[in-house]
Amino acid sequence: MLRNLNVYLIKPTQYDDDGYVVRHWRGVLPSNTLACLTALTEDVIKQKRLGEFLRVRIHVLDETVDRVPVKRICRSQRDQKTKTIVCLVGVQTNQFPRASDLARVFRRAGLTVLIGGFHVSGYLALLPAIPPDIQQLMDEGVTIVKGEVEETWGDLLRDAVEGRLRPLYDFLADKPDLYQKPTPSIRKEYLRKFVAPNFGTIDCGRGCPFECTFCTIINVQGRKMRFRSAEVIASGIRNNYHAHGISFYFFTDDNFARNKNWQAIFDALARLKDEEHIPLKFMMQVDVLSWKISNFVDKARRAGCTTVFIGMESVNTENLEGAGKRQNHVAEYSQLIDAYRNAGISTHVGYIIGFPRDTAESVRRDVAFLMHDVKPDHASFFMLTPLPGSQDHLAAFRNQVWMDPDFNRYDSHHQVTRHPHLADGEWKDIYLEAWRAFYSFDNMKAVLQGGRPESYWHNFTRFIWYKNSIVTEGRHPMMCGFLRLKGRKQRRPGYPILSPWQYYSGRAREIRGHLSSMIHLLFEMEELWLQTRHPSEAEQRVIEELGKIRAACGRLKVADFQLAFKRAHSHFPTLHVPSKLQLFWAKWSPLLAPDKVYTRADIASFWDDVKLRWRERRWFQIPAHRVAMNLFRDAQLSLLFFFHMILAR
Ligand code: B12
Ligand code: SF4
Repeated sequence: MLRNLNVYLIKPTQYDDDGYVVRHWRGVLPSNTLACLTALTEDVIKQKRLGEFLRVRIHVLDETVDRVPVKRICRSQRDQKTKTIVCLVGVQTNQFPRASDLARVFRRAGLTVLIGGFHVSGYLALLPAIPPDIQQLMDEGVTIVKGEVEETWGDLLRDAVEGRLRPLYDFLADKPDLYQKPTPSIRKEYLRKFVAPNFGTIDCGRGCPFECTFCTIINVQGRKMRFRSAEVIASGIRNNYHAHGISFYFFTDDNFARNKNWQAIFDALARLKDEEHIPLKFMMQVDVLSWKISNFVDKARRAGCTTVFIGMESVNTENLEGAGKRQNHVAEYSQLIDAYRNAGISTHVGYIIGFPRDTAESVRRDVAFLMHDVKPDHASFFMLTPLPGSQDHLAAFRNQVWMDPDFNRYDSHHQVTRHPHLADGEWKDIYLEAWRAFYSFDNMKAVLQGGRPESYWHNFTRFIWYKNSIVTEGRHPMMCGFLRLKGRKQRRPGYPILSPWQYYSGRAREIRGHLSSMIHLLFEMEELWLQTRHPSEAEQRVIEELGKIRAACGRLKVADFQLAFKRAHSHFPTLHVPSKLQLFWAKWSPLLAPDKVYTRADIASFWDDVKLRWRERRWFQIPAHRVAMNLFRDAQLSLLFFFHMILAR
């Protein structure tokens, strides 16, 4: 008789372009689907749906931050009394190849394997017949689950325990009511693998009423909105705070503004803050019309919203119309951004590159318009991708348009179809150019200077994340973490396993490149901080007055400043004039005079000079004492920078 049941909930990752399994030392966003299925499994156990005597152990693994112990899992079904069920969870299209490879290994070891998530749900939702790759998995004994399982997870697990799982379960037509369903369950040990261990996720509702042709959500979760009860959400947040200290959330609803329960949810969250003193903050996804909903922005702020993610997608009206995104009105974009910014909420827009009407020139123009006229705090760029489950994919399938057969590349960071105006390669180039333009020093500086002081560090840390992903890791920020980890033997079937020498020498080169890019990034961000950190009140007022004087008198000369300062000193003898010694300290010892440093440009130019002399082999012309002193200065500045960043968090 069965005594022990191992339920492995595994969120698979993707392979990189060299076929290695993508894993990071620290992740950025924990998986909501994993947390949802953990909660549902815990509920099944609590309700004893699998019988009184079965000992069930849940193992939660996210392959983006965990090494999946494949051999150990294969050995875990060690006797007649123990059964292991492997659930490959929340599998998106780009993770489907990895999920399929894992599924096959586990099936060969005789384990029970299920795959669910958006890829299989979307793929099977619109296509007229079961595609061969899914059929093959089913023939190999893998169970495919299409749709959501809030109401059926107990039955499915019982079928698995009793060994009578069917090859395919289809719950797409019966969408579960979420109102009283358990909220995602987040485990402390899982959160430790993320940069911010106080970060949780909840989907407060599902579905979206709109009809964008590139979107899979409407064909999987539907256009009719479903939502959780405000009390259940508040109770989940309260428990997570007291048990694990979680106080920052990503509400993963695709469109929180169309959650019919938004008002009750915001009120409940505001009560948690005001009456129970839970320092709750969250970010959420909304549509471009959300700011017009009466009280929405204000209540969002009061409930603790710090960032909204807005599906802007394009600033080109023809693109928007072509994609069925008729609700987006470009003329109102800047009002939308201002409405949130005035409430102290940062704005992050999603922007798609590669709509059929895009050309390299139009993209450049549009991105400039986005930066200078719309002025969101952040932007994420995506290459238009026909994701299975979207109308775009169905249309391409019906018209037999070429689509890359490798689903591993369907991550909106790779080109997977042909474009009418952008040559192969050019599309990716212009997409990367958009990232670089938006996260250029000047634009980041403009955002930080134009934003409200309370959003400063929030915006700043996001810049570090996005720049690090795109520049250092070469990955999309939404699919990236910090410090890439790799395993020599963890490679996609069909790719050779390199000899240790080949692998480790290549890896050493790669790490050296990463480190150098990270150091560049550190200095760039340090400079950004020095140039934008908020001045003291007095300094701010002087700057404002100078602005007024310049407007009234035209050009201002340095001599005017010097004279004005001298005269002011004769009127106010207490006005502080720094001595030479103080100026010396301010320059060489930023730790002792932290407020006096506003740039590290002179240090940067010193290092450039050293590098040049080094390259030209003029080693004896490098002044050792100045190298030491500048190293000391740089170390102090970096320390100051980190100190401020940590204090702000
Ligand atoms: C949140 C989110 C993210 C977060 C993920 C982290 C997080 N905090 O969860 C972030 C921002 C990082 C992200 C990034 C990306 N995302 Co995303 N994301 C979402 C979003 C909005 C919500 C996911 C969620 O929590 N859903 C709620 C859960 C409960 O639903 P679910 O996953 O479908 O799971 C249910 C069922 O499918 C089923 N199920 C799932 N797994 C299993 C397994 C078994 C065995 C069983 C029985 C059942 C089962 O049961 C669950 C409960 O009912 C979805 C849209 C959506 N509405 O789901 C897009 C979505 C999943 N993302 C999508 C995409 C494309 C991406 C990116 C590739 C985009 C990019 N380049 O940035 C990356 C990929 C990142 C990665 N490595 O996974 C697409 C996927 C489409 C597809 N066919 O692949 C979606 C559907 C949005 C869209 N544009 O269409 N995403
Ligand atoms: S508004 Fe967003 S979630 Fe809704 S259909 Fe369009 S892309 Fe999908």
